[in-house]
Amino acid sequence: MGKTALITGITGQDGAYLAEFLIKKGYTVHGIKRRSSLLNTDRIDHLYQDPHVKERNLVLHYGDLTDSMNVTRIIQECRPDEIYNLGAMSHVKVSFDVPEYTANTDGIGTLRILESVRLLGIADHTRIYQASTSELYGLVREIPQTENTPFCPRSPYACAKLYAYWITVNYREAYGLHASNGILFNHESPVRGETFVSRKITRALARILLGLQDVLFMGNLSSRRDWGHAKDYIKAMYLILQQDKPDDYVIATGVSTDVRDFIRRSFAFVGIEISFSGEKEKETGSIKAINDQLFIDKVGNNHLENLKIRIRNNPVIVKVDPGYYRPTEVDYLLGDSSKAKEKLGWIPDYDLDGLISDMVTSDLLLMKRENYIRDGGFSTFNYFE
Ligand code: NDP
Ligand code: GDR
Repeated sequence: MGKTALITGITGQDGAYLAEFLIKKGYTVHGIKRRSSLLNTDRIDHLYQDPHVKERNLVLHYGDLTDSMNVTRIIQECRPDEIYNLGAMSHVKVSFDVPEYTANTDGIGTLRILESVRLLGIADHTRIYQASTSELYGLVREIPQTENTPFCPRSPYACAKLYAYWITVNYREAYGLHASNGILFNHESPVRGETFVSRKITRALARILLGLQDVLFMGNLSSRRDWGHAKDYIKAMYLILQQDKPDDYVIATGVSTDVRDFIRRSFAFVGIEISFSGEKEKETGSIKAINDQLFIDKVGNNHLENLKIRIRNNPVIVKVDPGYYRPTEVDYLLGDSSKAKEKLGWIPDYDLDGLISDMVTSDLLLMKRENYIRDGGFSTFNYFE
């Protein structure tokens, strides 16, 4: 018999990669999905099985982390060996708009899971992974950040996650639960939500090159993040739950890059040099040069001439819109995951350029599909992220 895992947030970026990874390892995976007015399972549809098939290795349950009875019932029904609590209102900027909901889902939601496992009397059987975050460090007290760096959260999201972090530690100490925190730094992928900065950049890049969009409007270009690939990070989650003893681990690449440089590197991947000038709200990014051969290799040659005409008229493709600024910002994140390397043997496969290559390649394909649809006379949507 393989193991059973329950993933909250299975429809999200990490949930989808983790579900696929665990199924390949022979797990039966249960996932909690929210009821929504539109289908929300795009990221896991390739794993989906007809619910009429008896022996399924992916089972979805309707649910919500704000509903205690629902959470308890699902845990009771599937009696998982491992719970990965990935469900969250995960957008930092949006958490300033919905602070109470964020606290309920991201903070108390974690308590609901821990308390359910305790009350159901399955603490000896069930291990719990809590999706903690580098946002806990906020106004950072030291660089790089380790498991011992004090927390200083700077958003309703981070405050909710702070509660979740400590209640996980508390249930471990008070009741002996096998409950661990992964303090994960930013991790991205081709299926990253479209409004996070990495994906916003790679989507806009593809749209600008194919003539579907003029300008990329950005917020704070100077904040620095330690960006990794979600495929590497879900492996760390798994490894954390395979340890005999529960513990907390920083998961990061150990390289910090600012948003401006993420943009530069993304465009450099397709042979375009971007240079930035001006300050604060007046800062802009312009196309300075194109490496024709690299552009043709990565994008194809039918868009090169149009792009050149566009640049002659106006080379500015990045502008700042202060509407994307946050009331309080996290300026500098850089993680030190020595403990995870030593104890878990966790080493990421992707560096930042590998991540960017994966994301840009995928978004170019996606936007080419949009172009075909438009060329065929059908309309597509414009999303303003
Ligand atoms: P996503 O935003 O892609 O996915 C979040 C998931 O949570 C979705 O499945 C979403 O459902 C679900 N969800 C939201 N609200 C609720 C709720 N009330 N009840 C049940 N489920 C809910 O996040 P990621 O995959 O990127 O992140 C996974 C976890 O890791 C999150 O907890 C996040 O805060 C944390 N984290 C992420 C990092 C990153 O860089 N990606 C870094 C550190 C921590 P739906 O699809 O219906 O919206
Ligand atoms: P973050 O990710 O807040 O670190 O949280 P996000 O990609 O949203 O922002 C990273 C940095 O980029 C700056 N930025 C912009 N951000 C967005 N979204 N849109 C913009 O236009 C823009 N311009 C500049 C931001 O100000 C910020 O400094 C992510 C989430 O996945 C959390 O759930 C997770 O816990 C942390 O990463 C680790």
